[in-house]
Order: sequence, then structure tokens, then C-alpha cells
Amino acid sequence: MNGKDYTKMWEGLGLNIENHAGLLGVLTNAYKDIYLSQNNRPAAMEYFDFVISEVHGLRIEEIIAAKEAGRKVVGTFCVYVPEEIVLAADGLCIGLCAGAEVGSEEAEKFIPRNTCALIKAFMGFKLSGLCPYVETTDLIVGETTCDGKKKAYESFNEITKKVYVMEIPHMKTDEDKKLWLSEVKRFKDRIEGLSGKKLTVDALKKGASVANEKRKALQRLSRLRAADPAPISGLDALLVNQVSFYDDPLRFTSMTHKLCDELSDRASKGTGVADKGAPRILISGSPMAIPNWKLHAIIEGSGAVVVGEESCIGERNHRDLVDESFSSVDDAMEKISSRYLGIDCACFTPNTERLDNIKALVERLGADGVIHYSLQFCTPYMMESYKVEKAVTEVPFMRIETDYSMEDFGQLKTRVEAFIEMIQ
Ligand code: BJ8
Repeated sequence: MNGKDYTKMWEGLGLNIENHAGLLGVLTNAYKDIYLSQNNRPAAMEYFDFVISEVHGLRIEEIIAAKEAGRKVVGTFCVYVPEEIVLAADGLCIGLCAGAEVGSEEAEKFIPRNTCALIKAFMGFKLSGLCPYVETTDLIVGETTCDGKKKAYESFNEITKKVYVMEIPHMKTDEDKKLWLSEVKRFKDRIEGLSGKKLTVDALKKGASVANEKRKALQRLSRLRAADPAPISGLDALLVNQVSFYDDPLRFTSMTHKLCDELSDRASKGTGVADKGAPRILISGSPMAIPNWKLHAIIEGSGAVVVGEESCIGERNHRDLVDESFSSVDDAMEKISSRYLGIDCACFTPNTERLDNIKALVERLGADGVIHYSLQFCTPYMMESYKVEKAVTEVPFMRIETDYSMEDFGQLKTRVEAFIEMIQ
């Protein structure tokens, strides 16, 4: 933190001040241990360190100021929610997924014990009064992806009274495309109602451009990770991707390009965070929401480097751009809906494009091995991991199922070390 006392702001948002102080203490220590102890970090990571240190401070202050200026805050849990529509209405789009084991007991009063950690965490953070982001939202957008989320949103709406659900089809037939297009239009109407702004072609073009520029910066970061030696650790690259979900998009884009300039320089000089030839791992599977850094810490603590995340907090979020060449609002809706229906989430069937995308990533990033990561009880990704294993024939593959607890840290480390030894 910058030394400023935010207690009044947190009280105003109804947070549990005592528990919140405990949470920030734990996070600060974890960040020091995992992030600040890394060697040879790019200097431009300083900005992202600052963002993390102010994650519940300055950024929340900015969001509150934006609200006071009449802007609306939309919270989301899925990369299917069209950010450009929110941006077109001059709104703020904030990712609400949580990556820490918090408030499980409270959450289990509403959802079963054997629910994935990501769902438990977003319920737990809210119920324990620990998430200032949820409290600043004017609307929370859910979606019918996996069954766990779909049903949890019913309870989340009882608790928050502001959940709106988008229906996501589970196939990609012509009928599904029509359904999805109508859902994107319904979302536009909802956002227009919320903001009191009729969305014009110009506003939608501006929204699409801001979202695309952010994606392009993340794509550039992803491409630079192909260098050997890797110019940035997987931990740091994961952090940048995590921050992209709640930072101001224009500032984020510019700071990510600044980081990429430095990485590009490193790559041309052959400077890296690991030795040239260090084992390179691609992680594929369930999203890793902030502050879920467990698997990256284990892999990079074992002498390998993570070179990519085939995940929604990673490639799946920024791989495709929206075609900005639309000339009417209806055309914009078509182009936006088609961009989003290209996302290869395991909630879809069939989902063969994901297998092709993983294989292409292995090649592009020069990965020596793939670790498939599923959160426990995440049926879509656990089921699909078998197909991924069959598809990844060029490099060794390992499947991991875990949650947010640290109980299995030692056991996972042993397995990861054995895997890395095998590919070395
Ligand atoms: S597009 S991956 S962000 S749904 S981890 S809650 S799937 S049981 S997050 Fe996701 Fe959208 Fe798909 Fe991406 Fe369910 Fe699995 Fe939990 Fe998950």
C-alpha cells in the first residue's frame, strides 16, 4: 500500500475490517515470498507490483470516483461477457473471480462442499465481507457455462440482488449462433438500461478498439514468451494476465507494452529469467484467478519455466480480436457475438478447436511438456483432459487436479519435479 489509510472507504463498502486486515496481511506475505523473491525480474514489473499493493486501495478509490462521475460498474466471471459493450457505455468491466480459499464455511451454507474452488471463493469472499470489487458493482453478470456456476448464481442473486445471467449455448450450430446473438443483443439492451446511454456505432467502435488494444498487448506478451531463454517468468506473465481483468484498460495496455518493450530488448540480448534450454511448460485448463499462483510457483521453483497458459486467464481471453469493421449497431452485434462464440471453453461440445489450439501453442511457444490443470470438481476441464492427453503427442503430458489449499503442495511438488526430470 502507499501508506494511505483506506479504512473509511472499506467501512463504507461494508467490509469486515478485521478479517480484511488479516487477508491483506496474508496476501502481502505471499506476494513477497512468491513474487518479490524471484531473480532477474523485468524492471517494468514494478508497475504490476504497485497494482497488487493497491489492489484493495487505490483501484477501489478510482472505481468509486468513476461511479460518482456517473459511470456504471459491471462485474463478470467469464470471458464470454462482451466487454466492448460495457466499455461502449463508458462503463467499467471488472473480473470478480477469486483465487484464494476464503469463506468456504460461509459458502457451504449455499452450495455443496464438492463445488470447485473458484465458485466457492467468489461466494466466500462476498459472504465474509472481503471483496470491495463486488460491493462497487452496479450489475453482476453470470452465465450458463458449467452447472456449478449456473446454480451458484441463483444463490448469489439472493445475496446480492444484482445478478443478470446470459445464456451461453453449449454447442455451436446455426441455431446456437442465433441464440447467442440474441443474448448479446439482450445484454446490450440491459447495459443501455443500466447506463441510460443508447449505444451508437461510434461508441461500439470505441469500446471494441479499447478491448482489442488490450488483447493485442497481451498477445504481444504471449509471443515474447516464445524466446529461449524465457525473458519473463510464468509467474509474472500470469500476474499481468490476472491484472488485465480489473485494471483500467488504457493504462494497462500502455504498461503492458512498456513491459513488452523491455522483454523484446531482453530477447534480442539473450537475457532471460532461466537458463537457455531450461524445461518449458505449457499449462492448460481451468482458469487461475488472482491470487492463485500455486502451480506456477511449484513449477518454477523446480527449475522449469512456464511459457504459456492455455486458459481463460491467458490465451483464451485474448487470442481473438473483434472485427471492428462494422457499419451499424446490428452489424456490431453480429461481429461481437461471432468473436465470443469462437472461445473454446470446455463447457462446449464438441470442443475440438481447443485441442488444435493447444497443439499450435506447444509448437509456437516451444513447450517441452504440457501440464493439464483442473480445479477439483471442475467437470468440464477434468473430462476434457483425457482428450487433451490423446491430442498432445509431441511432448510429455501430465494431469493435475487440485484446489486452492496448500495441503497438497508437497505432493504436487514431488510429481512436478519427477515430470520435469523426465523431460530434461
Ligand atoms: S469460458 S473456463 S471463464 S466458464 S473452474 S467455475 S468451468 S467448475 S471458470 Fe470459465 Fe467462462 Fe469457461 Fe472460461 Fe465451472 Fe470449472 Fe469452476 Fe470454471
